[in-house]
Order: sequence, then structure tokens, then C-alpha cells
Amino acid sequence: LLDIRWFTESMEAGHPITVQDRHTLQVNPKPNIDPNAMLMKSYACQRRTPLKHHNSFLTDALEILAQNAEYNDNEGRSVAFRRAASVLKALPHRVKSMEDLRSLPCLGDHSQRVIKEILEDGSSREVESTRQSEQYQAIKALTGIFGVGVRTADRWFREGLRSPDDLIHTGQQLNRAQQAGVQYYDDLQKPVTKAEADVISDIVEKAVHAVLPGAEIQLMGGFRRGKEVGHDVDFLITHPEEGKEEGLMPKITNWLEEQGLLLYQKTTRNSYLEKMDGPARAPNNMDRFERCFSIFKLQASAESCTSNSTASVQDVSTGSETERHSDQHSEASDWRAVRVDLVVSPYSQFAFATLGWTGSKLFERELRRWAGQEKHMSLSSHALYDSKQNLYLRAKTEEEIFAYLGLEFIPPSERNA
Ligand code: DCT
Ligand code: MG
Repeated sequence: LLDIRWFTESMEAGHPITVQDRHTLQVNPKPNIDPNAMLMKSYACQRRTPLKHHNSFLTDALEILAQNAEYNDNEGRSVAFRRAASVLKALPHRVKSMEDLRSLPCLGDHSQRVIKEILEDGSSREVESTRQSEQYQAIKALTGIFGVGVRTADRWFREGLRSPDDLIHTGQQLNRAQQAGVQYYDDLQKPVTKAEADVISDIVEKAVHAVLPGAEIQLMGGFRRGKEVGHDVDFLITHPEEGKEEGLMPKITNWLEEQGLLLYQKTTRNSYLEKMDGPARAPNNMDRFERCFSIFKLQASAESCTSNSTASVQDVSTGSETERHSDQHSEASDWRAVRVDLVVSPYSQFAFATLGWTGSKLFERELRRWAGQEKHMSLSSHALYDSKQNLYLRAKTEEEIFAYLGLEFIPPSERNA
């Protein structure tokens, strides 16, 4: 039975059964071939990673160490922990012993030590002390403010600041984004539900169609991957007639502002030029689309919602509140603030933008790494460039891009690497 299962799984996973394998099977009906090694590919973009998996007791721990490494400006270490966590997310079973990890890729010594300790003692001392550390907690709280990155948070931490309240009390200079971030901090800490994302989708669709009929809108990010909650709602907007999308964002934000639906917005213009940007640009994962970082004012009451998901939206506003809240927004408030990202893409780049904005972040990173290291190609949210042929590869669908990259198509719901 084991042999047949191994055969079928290998075939399904696209592994050719080699002559050597056949021989091994003939002479040894239970081949000593490690199924882990056979089935677990080393790039996250070669694997299917579902949203719900069996090893969060390990991946949560590794991701705390990844997060902490990021706070300490150690990107290499951070990515190593994230890759290790991602492999465990793709395992079809719960890890019970170190033996289960034999031959798995991406598990460095440090990650293995942490896993071993959790398997043996139920927790890892390093993870627990990180979780409890003043620096970790403060940087987490400070970067949790919209508009605050690790560098700023770190500077504030070294100045003795620990929380958004400390920023207010000490009268820190804040830019407009950070002011909004502090003002709506409590709301923006609360996860956005799928029901809320659906209400916002309807609003965005209404706004976009009011200013540009025929435009297409797609829900991106975690919600496209099937997540039930997120930290924001991401949308990609395009129009089948190339050029019609130019200058669209200010029209959308004006419409939304007139309806009183925006608490904050900042639009950056599209600065991508294929000829100028070229494939040789540094592999910066920031794209250059016209983009609007915004904070929506989401009403909980039925009359201001354009969808029938109001009931579930109201449930959310009962979440616990802290004492600090802007004076305009009391606990009894019938609205909440929600982070929304709007991105406009020319139609010819839409497939690349869709792939780039679906995530997860690690999946995207691995796609770009695969393209560069394995295919001598350069992938961004705008284009795919083939350095061997010296040409841009055009695509209308995500499926075509996976095919160019020589990868099996992975649907969004299995890109939760
Ligand atoms: N993205 C990326 N690299 C980054 C940031 C973002 O490739 N450094 C892409 C992947 C996901 C998408 O943009 C949206 O970003 P987020 O909203 O930050 O991620 P998310 O997966 O939607 O997570 P959440 O559910 O918390 O919003
Ligand atoms: Mg998101």
C-alpha cells in the first residue's frame, strides 16, 4: 500500500519515476526513499501551501523569531526562519518528532534547534524570551501604527518610547500618515473580516464605476487567498482599454471623499516606464503603480452599506476598546476605520499585478528568486523579462506566467506560504 501511495503521490507531484526508482521498487518492495525528500520542493512557489495547516504550534514560534530578526534589521535571518516555517505549513501532517523532518529543505540548524525544543519541552526558551522582551513588544506596538516602519520605531524605542500613547504624551513630530495611524490605532489593530472586505468591495466598485464605466476591480492580498481576516483590504483596478486607467485614482478618491468615506488618503503616481525601468533594476519588491494608501470610514449601519453583510459587520464593532481613542470616535460609534489599498494597473500589466498583489509575501519573494536563480528571468508586478532571450514575455493570465517560469500553476488559495 505504501509503495502504491508513494508512486501515486510522486506522479501527482510531477516527479518522474526513474529507472533507478523502478529498480529499487523491484528489489525492495518497501523502498528506502524518503517521501519528504521526494515531495517537498525547496522554493515555496513550487509547493501548495493551504491557509489551514497542521503545524501552527511550530510556525508561530518560528515567525516570532523571523519578526524579531526583521526588527533587528537582519533580513537574511528573518527570511531563513520564514522559509523554515513555510515548509512546515506545506506538510500534510503534524510534526511529532525530529524524524519527521528528515530531508526537508530550508530547515537550518537554528530552526531545527527551536523545533526540537518545542517538540520536547512544549516551548522554546528563545521564542518565549523574545515574546516577552521589551524591545520586541515595543517595536511591535510602534510598527503597528500606520505610517511607522521599523527604522522609525527603533529610533523611538532608543529614545525611550514604547507605545502610541508615549508618542502623544511626549508630543512627537508625526507626519500626516502617522497622525492618522495614532488617531485610528485601536480600529486599525482590529482584524478586518471578510464580511467587511465585501462591504468595502461594493463601495469601491460603486466609486470606480461612477468615474470610469467598464473598469474592472479585483480583491487582492490575503482575502484573494481565502483568508477570513486581514490587516487591510487590497484592490487592483484596471480597464480593458489600455490608457483609460490613466489618472483614475484621483477621480476615485474624489468620489469617495465627496461621500465622506475617507478618513485618510495618500496617492502616489504611476512611475513605471518599461524603457526606463528596464529589467536590470534592483530587485526591489515595491512596485510603481498608481497607488492609494487609505483609511476608510466603514459604517456599521444598514443605510450606508451597499451590501447585505451588515449584520456581520456590526458584530465586529463590539471588540474590546482601550481608553485612548480619538474624541470623534467613541465606543458607541457606528463606524470603524479600515485600511484600504487601491492599486491601478494598465491592462497589459494586469496579470503581473494580479500575481504580485495576491501574495503571500514569502510566495512572491520565492517567485522572484526562482525566476532569477533558476530561469535567468526577472519578475516584477509589472513584467517578466527573459535575460537569455533579451525580451519581455507578455501574459494575459497568471497561468501563462507560471508556464513561462516552468512552474506548475498554484491557485491563490494555496499560495499561503
Ligand atoms: N506584497 C509583497 N511584498 C511586500 C508587501 C506586499 O509581495 N513586501 C504583496 C503580497 C501581498 C500583497 O502585496 C498585499 O500586501 P499585504 O496587505 O501586506 O499582505 P496580505 O497578504 O494581504 O496580508 P493581510 O491579510 O494582513 O492584509
Ligand atoms: Mg492585505
